[in-house]
Amino acid sequence: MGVRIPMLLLVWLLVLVVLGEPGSPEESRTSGLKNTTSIRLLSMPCGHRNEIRSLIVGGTESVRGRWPWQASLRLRKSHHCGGSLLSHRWVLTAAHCFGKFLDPAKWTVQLGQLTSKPSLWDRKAYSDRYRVKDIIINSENTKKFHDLALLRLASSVTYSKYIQPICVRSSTSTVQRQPSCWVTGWGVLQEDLKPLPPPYHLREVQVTVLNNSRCYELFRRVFFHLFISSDVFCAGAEDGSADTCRGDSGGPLVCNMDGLWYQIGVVSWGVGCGRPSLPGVYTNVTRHYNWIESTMTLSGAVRRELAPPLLFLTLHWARWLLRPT
Ligand code: 4AZ
Repeated sequence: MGVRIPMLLLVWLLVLVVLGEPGSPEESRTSGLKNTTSIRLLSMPCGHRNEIRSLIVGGTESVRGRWPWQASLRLRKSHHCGGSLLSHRWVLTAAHCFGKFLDPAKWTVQLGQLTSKPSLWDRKAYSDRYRVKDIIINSENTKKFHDLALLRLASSVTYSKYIQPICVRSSTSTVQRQPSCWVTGWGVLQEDLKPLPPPYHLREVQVTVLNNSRCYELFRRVFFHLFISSDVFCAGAEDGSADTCRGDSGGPLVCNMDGLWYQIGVVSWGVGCGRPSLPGVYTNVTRHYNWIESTMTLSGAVRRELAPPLLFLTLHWARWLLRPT
């Protein structure tokens, strides 16, 4: 009799472990912003970093902790694409990064590191790698390709000075006119694939976000039929001095607004890299807020819905096991 209560508690704890941690930030999304009641955020807290002073084309080498949401998506252990941490369990990236490699077992996510190629002796770098449980490609519209994917990680990420989630908001309507926007990545330095030299440190570059009619005008000179929809936007520098390139794809374009960092874009494509008047094209993250939110919530909700019947079954099973003989 005396062992029953501890046994039941133990069994319930086991159920909790299997189902995932309750009260994770995915489940508590409230806007902490003042005067923005209609704007929702994916997870709180988010968008904080320690103020560290400090192709990607143009740009400079970064400092560890300046972009604590930056992820390196690794295909069979090598850097393949960028990504961004949205919460303890979710990473946002570009759908085109996966191609035919849709098996989550082939991928890992590295967080909190400045280098994309840590030395074999750097045990911390390897302990900050996470396995991928699910790859969810955006399929909101079957007629149109949205270059966006979410990765559900197999275990919960521990936040630190070097690992923090980025904010995503449901609207940018209250965004100030000229926020400071940056892209980060481990991509090649030039269009002719000049590789990132050792020690393979993350690079950052400040970019200007163009309005879509300007972007359409620029691309139309080269591709008459190209249409720039509001699902994407363009950014860079008109003289070609700031851009992203191969290997940066999937990475975040973030802006500082009122002291917090928000992701507004995912590196998607471009015509070459760093060409004057041909800016980079980014998936518009804010436009896809509902898809991101519902994907993150639904996966959590399934687990929560399963909890009561599983608890009932566990208790029933435990009662049967511990019945007096
Ligand atoms: C790429 O191949 C790529 N200049 C990413 C960004 C841009 C071009 C190419 C934009 O992943």
